[in-house]
Amino acid sequence: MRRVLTYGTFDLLHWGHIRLLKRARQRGDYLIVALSTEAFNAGKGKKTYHNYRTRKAMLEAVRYVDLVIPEDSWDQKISDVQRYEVDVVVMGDDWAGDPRFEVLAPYCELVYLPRTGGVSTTKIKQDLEGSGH
Ligand code: C2G
Repeated sequence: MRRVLTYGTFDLLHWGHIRLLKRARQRGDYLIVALSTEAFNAGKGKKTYHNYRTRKAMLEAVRYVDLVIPEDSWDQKISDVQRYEVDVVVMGDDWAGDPRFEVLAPYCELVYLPRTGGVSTTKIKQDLEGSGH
């Protein structure tokens, strides 16, 4: 059983998120998503539209996701990899080379996948504001 782990906020779940989750799941047999809590997002300067409970429920409805756990600190990744016996951590390539992920190299494989162009939570919000909704 090859276990995959990814991290994120996944607010206003969109096609870019789904494609990431699909490709991450294809790297193994079981996908764990460590989902940023509101407190952790505040630290990232992010205010989410949906709260953690809603974002978790939406991710649990995605066929590629097997387990959702909270991400509430930058320093939990090594213990997450050990606790959940993770074989590979997959992230979008905006994180490629980031020391907060490269620190995992001795513990598991690291894969950075190309982001999906043209879509982001920020763009969705901006487009909706622009259309007066
Ligand atoms: N993503 C993507 N394509 C997009 C948008 C996002 O592939 N158009 C990927 C990101 O690269 C990330 C995942 O989808 O791997 C989740 O994106 P966010 O919710 O924006 O996650 P982020 O804020 O980058 O949080 O500890 C790490 C952080 O929690 C990651």
